[in-house]
Amino acid sequence: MTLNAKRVRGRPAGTLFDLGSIRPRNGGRPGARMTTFLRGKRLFSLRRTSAAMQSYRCSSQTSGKQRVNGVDLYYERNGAGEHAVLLLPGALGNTKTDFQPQLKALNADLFTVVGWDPRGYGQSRPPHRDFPLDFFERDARDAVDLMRTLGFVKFSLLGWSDGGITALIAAARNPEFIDKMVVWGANAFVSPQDLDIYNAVRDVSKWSAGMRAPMEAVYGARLFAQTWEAWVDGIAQFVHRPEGNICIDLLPLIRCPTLIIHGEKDPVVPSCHPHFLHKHIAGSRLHLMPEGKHNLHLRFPEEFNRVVEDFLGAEPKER
Ligand code: TYC
Repeated sequence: MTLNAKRVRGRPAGTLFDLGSIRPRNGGRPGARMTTFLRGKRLFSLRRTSAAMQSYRCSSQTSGKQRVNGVDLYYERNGAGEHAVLLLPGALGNTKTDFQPQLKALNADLFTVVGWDPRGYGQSRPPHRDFPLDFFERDARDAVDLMRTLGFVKFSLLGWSDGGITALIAAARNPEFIDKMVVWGANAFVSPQDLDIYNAVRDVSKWSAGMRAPMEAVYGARLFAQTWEAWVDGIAQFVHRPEGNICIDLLPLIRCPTLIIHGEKDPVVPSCHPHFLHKHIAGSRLHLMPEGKHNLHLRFPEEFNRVVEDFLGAEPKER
């Protein structure tokens, strides 16, 4: 109950996952220096919101399903601004669990904000979610095709974590449609160190009840546990590719102004990842949030939204 009370105030509780015995190997990859964050007992803080508990100013919010690439994709939409923005949730995430402070509070006069549930997640079920090696590519195609089908000619992307990876691929493959992009908690490769972290959080029965709750509310306990394990297996596949490549090769194709945000206390995505993205995405900006963890947009929504609105509203820099 204490956890719920905290969430009503929009301030998710801090640490939710104790795995003190995890000791990652140094993988000799770009992430090899980033080992210390696992040394303590605090590992995983990926708290999502429960929509019913949030209270934000409500404007013209609509929702619906749109048939795209053979599946019915659920989306929510808010605002009437000229600048269209798509929110891309994290693994197993959806608009309700991941983005209420953005959907409701980004400036509705400037932006039309669309949140989508990727196929197999949230309310875009069926189909049953699977994780073939091209699952990020498939999500990227679905995301862009959804926005195009909804009538948006050009739009920006806000992608969190897996949604950030999807956004990177979508922007690289569709430069003509993407206006600007913001990603946080995203990674372009999987290192052996990342693999250790994935395996450390594989078994959701070791998560705190408070952390499981929003996901179990969406999927039920059993399906959530199964799908999360399938996700861990899915993302682990990339470690076998050269350099653990998810989308390293696509980063040079990104042409849109890009902002990378990173929480310096993120326990699951080592800071080598945002720095790598910053180095390989031409003209990108990096904004660090010293107190931010993985869920920084939910924990610090005012700061996050302000940084994002400033970036989206700014004139494009000469590149
Ligand atoms: N990528 C996950 C997401 O989309 C977050 C995550 C990162 C989870 C690393 C575990 O070891 C991990 N929410």
